[in-house]
Amino acid sequence: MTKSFYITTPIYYVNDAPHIGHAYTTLACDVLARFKRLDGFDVRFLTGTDEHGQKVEKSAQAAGMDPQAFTDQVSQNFRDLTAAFDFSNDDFIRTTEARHKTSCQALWEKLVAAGDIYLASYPGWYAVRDEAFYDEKELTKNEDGKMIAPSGAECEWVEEPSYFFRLSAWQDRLLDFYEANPDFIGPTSRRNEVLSFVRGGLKDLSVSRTTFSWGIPVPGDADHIMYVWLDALTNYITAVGYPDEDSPAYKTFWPADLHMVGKDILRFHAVYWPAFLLSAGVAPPKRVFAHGWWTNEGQKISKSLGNVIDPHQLIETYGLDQVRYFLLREVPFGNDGDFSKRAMIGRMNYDLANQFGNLAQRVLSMIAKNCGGQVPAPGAFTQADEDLMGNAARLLAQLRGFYDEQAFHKALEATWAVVSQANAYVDEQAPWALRKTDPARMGTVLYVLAESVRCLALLTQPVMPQSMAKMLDQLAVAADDRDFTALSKNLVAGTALPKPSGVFPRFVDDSESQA
Ligand code: ME8
Repeated sequence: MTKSFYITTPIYYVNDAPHIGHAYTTLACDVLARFKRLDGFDVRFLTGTDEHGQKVEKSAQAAGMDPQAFTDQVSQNFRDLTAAFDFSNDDFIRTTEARHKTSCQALWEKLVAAGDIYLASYPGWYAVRDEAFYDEKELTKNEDGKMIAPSGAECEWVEEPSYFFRLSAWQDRLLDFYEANPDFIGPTSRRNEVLSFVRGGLKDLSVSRTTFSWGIPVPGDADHIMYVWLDALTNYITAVGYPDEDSPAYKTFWPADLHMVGKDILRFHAVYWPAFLLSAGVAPPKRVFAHGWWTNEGQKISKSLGNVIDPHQLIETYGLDQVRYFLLREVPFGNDGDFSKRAMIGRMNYDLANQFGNLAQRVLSMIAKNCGGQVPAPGAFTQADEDLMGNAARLLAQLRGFYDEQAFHKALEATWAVVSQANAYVDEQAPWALRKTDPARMGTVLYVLAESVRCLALLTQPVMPQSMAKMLDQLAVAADDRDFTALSKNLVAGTALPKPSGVFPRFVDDSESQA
């Protein structure tokens, strides 16, 4: 039976244009989805937009638009980002779709049937920016006397009738669940934060609103719409067919293998979501990973500071694959990261152009010049030859381990260790000198190198699909020979290779000196 893999991004609020942070989360999921597909899994990769709630309603009002027309427009920006970044999502969900309303209302009915929903009234603080309720003791007063949430969002006092979810009753069962599923939350530091939050005691959660109407109606009580986070989280099961638990997609893909989120929204995914699901008798996802936060040249990214990084601009300046590589290589995944132009150019010119690009270019042009543009026939392999090809082929096992723990930086480091080894091998073997003294050995050395580049390119496809496709084209690797089963095959001597051309251009920056 084929192994399945279901991975999701957060669904993004349509109150604003996508920025680098949104691209980052979806990129990480795209790389994992591509890796698993190449590794033989049946993959479902979901992204989409979160279109209900007060924040979106207010943004629509500010734009002088009807909320549905507004969400149609802004949601399209996220689809455009998906296309621009070559994301390979299998579905794009919008919470204003009919399938999602059915799913949310069905889940609500289950929570009611479980006895976990009751009607009361909510008097307390609410931050529209976070779409979150806060306890007064979590807040601080700013110089204007406004109450401010730990996220920096301004809170307003809300008093309205509301349905509540009996979250307090789930504290012990959640703690048991975390204990029984030690990999449920990654990275470990975040898991510890969640555990101490839950151990600190859980209050019942307000799950409906009555003071505005942009949301999914509560079944049986048209005065209420569902709290936008209950609505939003449910997208992950909607997309695989909930409430039809017998549908093939649901059976294949639920529970999800991974919800990828930013650290800002971990509590919703690691506390509220499993509580809702356990209450409804639905299995929780297998894992939630919270990654870190990007800043720009050391500063928080915000519209008011005017330093929002436009992902489209970024790929226009540096190239798509260069940006994809940089975002995942520069910062240990899970940590916060800083975008700096200098670091971006450094990675682009050193790791990509000088190391990997130069390796491929040297090997391919030597073959073009000295082997009649054909894969040379190898002779007997030496220990050094076996070591290099063996390391390239063995990388897959290492990468599986790293990707399964979302350690993108380690996967790339391990790959580049082999790139460096291959570059050192070129220098040691000096094939240009062998041309006169021992042309047969030169053929073997170039074969070993071409074979290593092939393996490296196959394994790097998830991160840089377009550049690696170019590299594999130059090695005349057939399109249907590019999944990971091809690692156990070999280049065939005598295969004609196209004229080589560089895959990774250097970035020449006239405006400042480079590191
Ligand atoms: O929270 N650095 O949507 P959202 C890294 N609709 N990642 C960042 C980032 C930054 N500076 N800024 C944003 C919501 N992100 C809800 C989610 S899910 C059921 C509902 C990324 O549009 C990161 O993944 O505010 C973060 O969690 C997400 O965008 C928040 O997107």
